[in-house]
Amino acid sequence: MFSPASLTVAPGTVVTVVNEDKTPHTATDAEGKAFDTGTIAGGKSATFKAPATAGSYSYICSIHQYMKGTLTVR
Ligand SMILES: [Cu+2]
Repeated sequence: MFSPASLTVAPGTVVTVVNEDKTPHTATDAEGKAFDTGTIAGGKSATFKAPATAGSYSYICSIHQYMKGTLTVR
């Protein structure tokens, strides 16, 4: 699961995603292509830049699509 599942950041913030699991995951914009970490191997981390446009962005792991989170940009 994503922890925290909900995160609020300012536009353009660089967000670091740490994979504390042993299997690969992603953090991927669920409805568009605003952000995507790509595959993060177990124990590794990756960054993405939050969208410049304020709003609520739901995201998923593209490998395990039941993993869901929300990024709020404001
Ligand atoms: Cu996953």
